[in-house]
Amino acid sequence: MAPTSRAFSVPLCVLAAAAVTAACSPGADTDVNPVANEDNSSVQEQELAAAIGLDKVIPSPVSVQSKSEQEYTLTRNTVVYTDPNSQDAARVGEYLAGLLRPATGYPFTVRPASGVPNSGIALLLSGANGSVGASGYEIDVNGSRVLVRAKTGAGLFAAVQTLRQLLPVAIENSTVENASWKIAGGHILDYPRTDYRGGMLDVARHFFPVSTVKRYIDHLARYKLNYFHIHLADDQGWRIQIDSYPRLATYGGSTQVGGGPGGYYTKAEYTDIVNYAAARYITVIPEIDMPGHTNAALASVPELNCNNQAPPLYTGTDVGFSSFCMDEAHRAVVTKFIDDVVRELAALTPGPYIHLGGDEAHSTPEADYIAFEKRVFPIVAKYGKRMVGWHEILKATPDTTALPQYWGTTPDDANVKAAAQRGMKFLVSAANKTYLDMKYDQNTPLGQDWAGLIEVRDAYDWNPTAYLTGVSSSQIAGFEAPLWTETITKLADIEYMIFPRLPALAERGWSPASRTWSDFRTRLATHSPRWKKAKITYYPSPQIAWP
Ligand code: NAG
Repeated sequence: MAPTSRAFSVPLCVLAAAAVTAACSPGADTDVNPVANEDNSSVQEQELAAAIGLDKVIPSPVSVQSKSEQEYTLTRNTVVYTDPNSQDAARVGEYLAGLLRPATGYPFTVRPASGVPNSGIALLLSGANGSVGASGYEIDVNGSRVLVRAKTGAGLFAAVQTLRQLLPVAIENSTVENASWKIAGGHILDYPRTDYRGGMLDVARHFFPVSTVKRYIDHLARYKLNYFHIHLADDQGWRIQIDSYPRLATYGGSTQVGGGPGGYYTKAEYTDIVNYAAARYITVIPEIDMPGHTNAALASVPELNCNNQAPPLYTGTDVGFSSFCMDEAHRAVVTKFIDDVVRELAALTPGPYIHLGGDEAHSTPEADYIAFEKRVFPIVAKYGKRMVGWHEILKATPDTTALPQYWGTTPDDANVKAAAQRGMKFLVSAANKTYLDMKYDQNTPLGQDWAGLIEVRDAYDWNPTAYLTGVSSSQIAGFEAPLWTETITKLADIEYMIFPRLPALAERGWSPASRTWSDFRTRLATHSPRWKKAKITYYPSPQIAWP
């Protein structure tokens, strides 16, 4: 279990509040990697226009057959045909055309297919091999057409992410006249190994604008993740408008770690994020952490405190000191608060889950904590949602509709085993494998190291479905990679911490378990020219032979 407060090795910058931006960010004097950020002009644009082998895709598809003599070439006349009976297919077709138009300059008309087209790119919801299931797909590329078949919009969308990687790197952002846009020939059959592949962003410790959140969602989509967990409230900030308690956002959202101005999402902005994710077949899970990690709420709503006095806003990085009042006199007011918040949040949440935290309630006696969680579970159910919580909620024996998120580093856990006996499913967020805020090595200028250093290989070389002792692989819903942001202040920081560990974790969650590190590291290397073109900052790990 994580300690209450821990020694940060580099984040001196976090403690010296005023210096946060200057000292902690790549791009300042501790520049993490100025080169990786830039478009490498020594690599010729034409080189970037080469077709990419089918064996370079991340996450690695279930089965790939290359037919090198069968390249398909995009032209000014290429049409995107979509299943005539499906709005989803039409939407994915428009999304694909939107990816292809900027770099090529071609129009890419999107229109309903009649039958199985023998030219262009076709996205069909019929005829897919049964094994692709609800989220998989087949792609067949020959000299005259690209045929994509799936059973759902999610499957077509996953196929489009694969196609995107098969296109020349220049597709990301090209200025080349008359580039040739070839897709290598062959056949791919693919489907995910786990149902839940998630990424989390902590917008409470540092607030990020909608545009940054959308770019984070795009990165998840690129590597076929399908859940976005957004950590909306913590000691340092409350980031979502709640009409029943306006001060939560206007006051509780008015600062962040280091004392900067913070911010919050209006309901309209938040809905924009949810819709943006949904268009990418990503389900948003909002989290309001409680009963600990609640200083911003306690500062905004005095009656949540036992003495009815609001504490000051908090801009440090300690964890585990705050708690909603647990005494009986405050029970009604605290329960009503949670009910109001969950009701408003559920109304903004089309997905099935609401996350109510539950971690590190160090200042709450265990009996109070258990009684509290038992009051909270039915509130989530009342608004038609399923509860996700950090695995400490298992102390309160939630029913099997809840989804505990294991974030420890000692997988042999009595509460986990007991819950497994009751048939619960789990999310695995092992802090020593999936925590994207952990440093890569001692020299990483951002992040923490309390759960260890996580190099790319550490993020890759493990098996999420065999991680928890006493839990069968069928009880693992999947993995989620959290990015906590005590030391992360801007988009380049976010990208530096997630690239390339996010692709590594994504492959673990999606691809057959037999895929090996030695193969992955070779494929991963081929993705960096693409990231450069897309202006994605990344960590140039010495474990990878980058081009
Ligand atoms: C954990 C805390 C989190 C913090 C993170 C930093 C969980 C569930 N809780 O102690 O608030 O930001 O470490 O790595 O992770």
